[in-house]
Amino acid sequence: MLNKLVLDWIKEMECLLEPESIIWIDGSEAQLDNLRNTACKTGELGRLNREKLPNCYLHRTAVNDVARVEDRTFICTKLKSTAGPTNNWLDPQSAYNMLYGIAKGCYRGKIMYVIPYSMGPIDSPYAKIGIEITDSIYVVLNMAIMTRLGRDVLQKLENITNFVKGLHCSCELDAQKRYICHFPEDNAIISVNSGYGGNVLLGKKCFALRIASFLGRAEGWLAEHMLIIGIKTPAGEVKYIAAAFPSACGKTNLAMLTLPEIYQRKGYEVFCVGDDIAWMRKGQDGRLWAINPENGFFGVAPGTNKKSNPHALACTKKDTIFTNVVQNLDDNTVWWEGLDGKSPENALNWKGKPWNGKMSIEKGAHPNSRFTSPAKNCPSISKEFDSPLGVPISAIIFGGRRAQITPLVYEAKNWNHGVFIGSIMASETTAAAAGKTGIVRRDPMAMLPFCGYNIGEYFNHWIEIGKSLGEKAPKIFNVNWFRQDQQGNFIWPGFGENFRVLEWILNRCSGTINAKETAIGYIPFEDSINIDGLPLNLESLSNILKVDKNLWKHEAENIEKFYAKFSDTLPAALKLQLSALTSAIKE
Ligand code: OXD
Ligand code: MN
Repeated sequence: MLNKLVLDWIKEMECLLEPESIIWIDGSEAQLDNLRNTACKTGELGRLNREKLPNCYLHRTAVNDVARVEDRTFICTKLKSTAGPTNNWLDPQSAYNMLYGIAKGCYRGKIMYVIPYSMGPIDSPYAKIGIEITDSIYVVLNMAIMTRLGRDVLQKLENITNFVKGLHCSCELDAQKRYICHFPEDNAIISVNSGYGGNVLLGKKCFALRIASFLGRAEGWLAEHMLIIGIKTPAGEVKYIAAAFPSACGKTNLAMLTLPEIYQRKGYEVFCVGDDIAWMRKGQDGRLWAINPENGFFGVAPGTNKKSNPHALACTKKDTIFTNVVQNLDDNTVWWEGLDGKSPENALNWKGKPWNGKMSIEKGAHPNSRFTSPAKNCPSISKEFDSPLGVPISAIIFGGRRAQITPLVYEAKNWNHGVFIGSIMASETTAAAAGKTGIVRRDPMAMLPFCGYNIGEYFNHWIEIGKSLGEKAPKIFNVNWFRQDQQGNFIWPGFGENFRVLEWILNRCSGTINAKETAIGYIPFEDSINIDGLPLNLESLSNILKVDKNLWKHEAENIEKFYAKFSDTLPAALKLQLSALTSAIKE
């Protein structure tokens, strides 16, 4: 017998939306296949080459609806201060009135799909359940890849009362009336007038980060914008690392890292547990344990190729939904900028317009075009992927893209120092993006757009978690793969070679290697990073490990300005860290 709270809410939504009928998603292949066929008939999806890309489909969004919309994303809490200085805020009652006004009758003549889904393996004590109501088959089919859904979830719902209510209404895709609203005090999400993944796959950013971070604070755990990888050493031991990066820093590439041959020969292996989100909490053994709440990858297509990320490319070869990529009409396959091989000559661009890859100044695939692929497609998926208790984390890495200043890697002096390093995370804009290059954007823990409450309190929550973990807390590191020489060339080779830095990190975690103490933290001695076989000499390595006190003096002044935005919510422990840095770089 289904939970009365669920049934009451579905009834209420049915009265509001006035659909023609309701379909409950049971997760069966037969039902999903029916939906794929219907979507192919209406044009919502196009079926791709059955031999070359079995069970793969192409979808095009509206041209005004291609990315997350941070300026239209709101945290709706009774007090504005709960949302804090970095979130857009709306009063919950006014937000409900406005959104229900937009949603009234908007499913007329349509089917209302009800998706019961689990974030996390269904049998995990840490999994959380959501129900998404949508009028889009594209959403249903993406959720079927990105989450665990269907009958088993409904069964679990019989015994629990807390689930996250998610309402998605495509409406007219009117950008002026597009709202992505979160009601963390009610466990609810409402998304209207969008069809783009990040705004409408409500289990992902909306639930697994914004709502979950709020829940995590109340319940004593962390919902983070982090990948999780496992590294098997030649001795057969597997260590897990969680890592946060702002966009355009190679997060998915690190999540699916392919080892340089010398490490393969030594017997190392790398496994992917997750590429985007980690839910972490103290386990029974006192260590920090992490699960990936997702069940698939919603990856950026452009730039994915055999060199940058062969595993991600392998993920896309079957059971994948592509969004806003190029369609090659010769063989009904897909293409994007940066994929291996020539661009197709007889194709449709992401807008569905004829495109031959030559005369156009416009890109064929949208820069934010995506693939949605099941995690099990990944050749390096961890065997712990479905483990109900997750994996124990030995190290946390923060990263960013800095041409100067930040060394290749450094280690925090202790947990609070690590939280400070996470809180000042920054990346510089690249030449590829519009506007000036080299502008520093701070993105604490890569959570700026995803923290569902006051970010000052979020920092404090991190400090509290550290206190409760004590001696067993993971070590915290910062990496920067993007140091440049005078000519603007990257000094560090990146990609799979980043493993050389991970090796140092693991050695620091096991206490088998010494490091140099500096004003900003512990830095590797030059001979502690293996550069065998790299086109990089000791002098270049020493350059990218250097801490330039003058640059750091300037950096500390910038951090002070950034911190001023948080005024009285900034934890005293972080103010102390900043003054410690300021005095250390003066010495
Ligand atoms: C994502 C993002 O899509 O962080 O993962 O924007
Ligand atoms: Mn992300």
